[in-house]
Amino acid sequence: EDVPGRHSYRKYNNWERIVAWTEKMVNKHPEMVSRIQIGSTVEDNPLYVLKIGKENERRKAIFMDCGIHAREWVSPAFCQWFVYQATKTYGRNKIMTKLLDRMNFYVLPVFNVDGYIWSWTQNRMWRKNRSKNRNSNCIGTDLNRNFNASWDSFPDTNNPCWETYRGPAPESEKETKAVTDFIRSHLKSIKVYITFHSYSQMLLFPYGYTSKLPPNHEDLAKMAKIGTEALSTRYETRYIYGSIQSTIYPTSGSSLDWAYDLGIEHTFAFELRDKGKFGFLLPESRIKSTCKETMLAVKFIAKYILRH
Ligand code: ING
Ligand code: ZN
Repeated sequence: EDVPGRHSYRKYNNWERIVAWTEKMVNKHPEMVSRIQIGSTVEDNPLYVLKIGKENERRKAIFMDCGIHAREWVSPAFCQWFVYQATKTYGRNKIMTKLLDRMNFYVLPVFNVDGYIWSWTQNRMWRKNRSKNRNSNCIGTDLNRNFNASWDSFPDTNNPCWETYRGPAPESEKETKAVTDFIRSHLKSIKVYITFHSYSQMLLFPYGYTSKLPPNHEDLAKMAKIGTEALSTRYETRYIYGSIQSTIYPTSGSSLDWAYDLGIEHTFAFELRDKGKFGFLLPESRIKSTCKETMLAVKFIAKYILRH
């Protein structure tokens, strides 16, 4: 498996390998995996969602995205791991079989494709997308400030030269628009939205744009508590949980707050490993353990949704 240049779940894979991998997953499991192109990026790369589950649009579904920020490489690695484990353990693992018999997963393995490519080829620490800004030589919008959720309510998002630039308007970016259109058109079935970032070891829920607590705060906190407990059972990795604003920092225009305000009542953001020793440069040797423990929390959330 570990041949240089070949896709591996234990390594970080470049965009070309990830595209080839999406094709492979569909060919290997045609009855369970399909690939949907939901749009394309500023640089005209395709945005692919993998749908896992049986063909039934009316079932409950979970939408997950990885790689909204380019440099957070362990995030796309998790989405690939999830698809692999789901297809591999269906029919063998009781819980996974039940989940996939009853619900669908929509997995966007790389949200910010252009930025991801840039982080591989030009600047490992790139975060934003690669769109050009009017009246500025600085490049890129932070896709996680570009959503229509109290957009532009914090001053740290209005400078195109900053890492957290919100873009010229809500959903101004093709990547954001593709994702919001897709989620809106599947809103009847989508019960959970999960977005994967790194790093900090946190499980976050709304809100980021206000200190107000959402109506089902208790429920979200309970799920986050049990989810992080499940995660820690494997390697004793410690996660903290809470609202974005009280746990990490205030933010406006995030995908998480947007999805919640749209009506998806269970929305979570993972900040995966580690807590700063390696930060965005998490060694490849840690990918597998990070993915395995995260899987426990995601499976718990999915099971919880089936029951409620
Ligand atoms: N952190 C996230 C960020 O966009 C976050 C934190 C997650 C904010 C979800 C809002 C919603 O700043 C990183 N590391 O990107
Ligand atoms: Zn991030």
